[in-house]
Amino acid sequence: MKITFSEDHRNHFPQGELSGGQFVTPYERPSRMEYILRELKSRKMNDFMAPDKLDMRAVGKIHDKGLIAFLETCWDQWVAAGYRGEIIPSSFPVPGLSKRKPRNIDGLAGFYSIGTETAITAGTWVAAKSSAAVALKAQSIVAAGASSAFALCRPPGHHAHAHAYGGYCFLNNAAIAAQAFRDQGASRVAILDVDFHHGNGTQDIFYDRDDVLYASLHGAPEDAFPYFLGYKDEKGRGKGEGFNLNYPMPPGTAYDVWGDALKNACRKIKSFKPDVLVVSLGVDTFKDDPISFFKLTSADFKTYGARLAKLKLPTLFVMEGGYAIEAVGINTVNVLEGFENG
Ligand code: Q9C
Ligand code: ZN
Repeated sequence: MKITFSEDHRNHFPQGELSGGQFVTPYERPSRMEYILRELKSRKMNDFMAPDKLDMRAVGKIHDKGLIAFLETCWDQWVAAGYRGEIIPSSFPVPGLSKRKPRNIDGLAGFYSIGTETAITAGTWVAAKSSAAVALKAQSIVAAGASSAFALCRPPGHHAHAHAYGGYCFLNNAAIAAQAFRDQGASRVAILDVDFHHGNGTQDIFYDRDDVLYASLHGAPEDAFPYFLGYKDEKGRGKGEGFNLNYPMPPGTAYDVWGDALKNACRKIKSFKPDVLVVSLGVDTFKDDPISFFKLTSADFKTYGARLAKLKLPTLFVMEGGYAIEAVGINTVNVLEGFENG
């Protein structure tokens, strides 16, 4: 399996994440990539490729011009305003307030984000663009006929909406890649999101569409971030109705239940008859993940990788979350190895 990767992800490393009212070292940190790279190499998965320069037209098919301009210019505006820390929004246009766009950069950050956990620094935009470029490079490899490819991208993407960043995500890499498949001739694309968190951004982006199926297994929104999306009764809208599938699960969920949900999702994906499968691959379903509550073991990741292979679809794996730093490499590569041997 070809793997795409860029060191440019290192440009995004905020000092702080606002978590439980404290500033902690962000869970989503550069070293995550080191653990995955080390594990790939130790299992002789060495077929790496660098991305091309990011095609901003592909990004523009998914993201709003205003969000792109914000991400591109926010750091300079923040510094010009005299702020000394990293960009952390503090005010949000919740229902009842106006939806008009403020001029002030502090207000703009709230306008374009879903929360306060995801700090922006000087290098964030460079890293976010490299992450999307890594996803698009792997997409092009699958579009050219490879049976699979792995986009080892960071920062992750599935919480990013057309109009908003957050949840450690800036550009929705999986959505950008799915749209690229469509634009290059695929009639139907399925996105299977196995990250612990619901991919609110991906769901919202494709909610009205019947050409991209979104299926997600995740911590139930009553109990888990992103809290405000991911319920089972969210099934799509208009002609998109029936093309959004949520499998929310409670704290303590282990593979017996999670694997059944996967089986069900795979059946639905199969009957959708997609030309290609995009897997939003987060490994924060692991039992020791510090911010999640599922109980998958490292062996379970290999099992479900093999299950995914049974779909016999060209498959693009796009890296998302996973924060049990020591195990992130093992669990990620277990999925890929399970898939290759499955
Ligand atoms: N401070 C992804 O896995 N909530 N994003 C963190 C701990 C945000 C996760 C709570 C979690 C975002 C891609
Ligand atoms: Zn996650």
